[in-house]
Amino acid sequence: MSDSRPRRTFAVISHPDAGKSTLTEALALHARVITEAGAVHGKGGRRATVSDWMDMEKARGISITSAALQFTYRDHVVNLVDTPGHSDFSEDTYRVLSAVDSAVMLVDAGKGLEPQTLKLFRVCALRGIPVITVINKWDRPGLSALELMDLIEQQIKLRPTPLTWPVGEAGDFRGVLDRRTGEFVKYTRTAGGATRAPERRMPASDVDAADLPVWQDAVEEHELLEADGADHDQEQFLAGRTTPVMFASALQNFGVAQLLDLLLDLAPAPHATEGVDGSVREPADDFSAFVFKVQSGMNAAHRDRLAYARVVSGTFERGMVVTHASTGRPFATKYAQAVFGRELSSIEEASPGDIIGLVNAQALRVGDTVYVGDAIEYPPVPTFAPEHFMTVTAADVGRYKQFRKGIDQLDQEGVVQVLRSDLRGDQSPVLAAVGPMQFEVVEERMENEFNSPIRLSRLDYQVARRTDADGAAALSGKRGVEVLQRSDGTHLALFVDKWRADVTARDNPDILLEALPAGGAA
Ligand SMILES: Nc1nc2c(ncn2[C@@H]2O[C@H](COP(=O)(O)OP(=O)(O)OP(=O)(O)O)[C@@H](O)[C@H]2O)c(=O)[nH]1
Ligand SMILES: [Mg+2]
Repeated sequence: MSDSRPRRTFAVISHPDAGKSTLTEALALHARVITEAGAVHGKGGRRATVSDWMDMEKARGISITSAALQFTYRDHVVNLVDTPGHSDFSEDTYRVLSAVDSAVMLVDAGKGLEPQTLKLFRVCALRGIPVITVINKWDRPGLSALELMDLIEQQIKLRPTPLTWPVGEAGDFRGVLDRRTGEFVKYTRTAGGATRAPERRMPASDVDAADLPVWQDAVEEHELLEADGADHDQEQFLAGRTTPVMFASALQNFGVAQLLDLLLDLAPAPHATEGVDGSVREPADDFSAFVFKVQSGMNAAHRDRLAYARVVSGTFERGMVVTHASTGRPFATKYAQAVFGRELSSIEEASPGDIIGLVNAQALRVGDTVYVGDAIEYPPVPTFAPEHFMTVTAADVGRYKQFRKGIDQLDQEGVVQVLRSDLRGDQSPVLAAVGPMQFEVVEERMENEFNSPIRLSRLDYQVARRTDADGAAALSGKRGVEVLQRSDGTHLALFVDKWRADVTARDNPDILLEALPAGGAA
């Protein structure tokens, strides 16, 4: 007996600090308030959001790791993943993008498009993920709405098709013109009840005198957009040629209800997915799922290791025995959870689009496929070229066991890449990162979660190229290069700089030295 409610599975992405976690929280709270009235208390003065549960995230006010939330709204099941905006954590964001059907891209009205925004848009385009754009922080002074539309069109080459248009410039947010109905959705500041959508709909004829001048500006601009053909077209949106745009203030909860409705109405439902061998699974086929994230440390009371799997096809039933594609071994799914930030609740079944947490599924790694029936394996998630390298040792040699366990776990989560060589031995592996903040996360978690403080020591390498066992042998002893092996088996040749890497490649055309996809801020 499967749950036939429709699903929406999407990620919230953007450059750092645009308000992703704030919006995520507002969306989930709004849905919960509507669905189970009274079940959730107002936000009050609480600083941290549901998705920023990690100590380090609370302390710094930034997201460091992605977080999944599942809730129901209007008889839909919504799976939402909040992602970190900082480019040092972009591998995590990219892993999430391999598991969702659409993305909500936030743009800070005050900052416009930043390099990270452009990169994320490109990734969505490459993966064919339709993008809904939310211009956030309209309660604060910023660029003009038309200016922002121009930026999106010129820099992202995606046609913006606004569904709402702001009434009042950035910093004077009176509400929005709903371009589909012509109504004024007036923004009403409510004290307290932060979880209620603070909005009132009215026909144009009811706009009061105080709002009339800015309303008329909005109407004029709306007509300009109309004349320009900048109206929503579902087919163009799903094909990744246009992006519907909305204006919001996540912090004030304005635009949140509109966005949720929009997601249900326009965002794509789970669809067929292609495996590496070209075979395709339709949502109605046998069960299959894809692991896009592994996380521990969500609950200090007990060791937890959660593998996040996105159900691609079929119905998942707790306890079902599935095949683990990378090993071919059977795998029993005893403990399955629905996830809401760090809160888990047992589930009996799940449908395509759902994100489920499999507890203590030690065998599962990021990128793994599990399935029943005919074999299927989904494409692996990308890893980026690391540009920062450190050796790591246990500060207290008496805690070597904890040290090893912690490094292994963080390696599996992809917090950093862990590289080893016979020469360096297991006592001091090399950590490789896309950005330096990853090392800070390792330090903090090793000390507080695994009780094994560490020492890091910088290595003088800047460039990694992929090689193979033959390449490793041929390069051994050469100056300015060292070959190490990543835990997934990949051989990485580390060079002091790009010049050395290029010269080595030129002088040794028979050695495999392949550039890796650039991550980070590049
Ligand atoms: N004025 C205003 N501030 C906002 C709004 N949305 C978020 N903020 C504030 O912006 C800051 C960053 O918000 P977050 O939600 O943590 O941003 P984020 O995009 O999740 O940041 P990272 O995950 O670190 O990339 C916080 O101080 C929020 O209170 C908004 O609509 N208006
Ligand atoms: Mg965040």
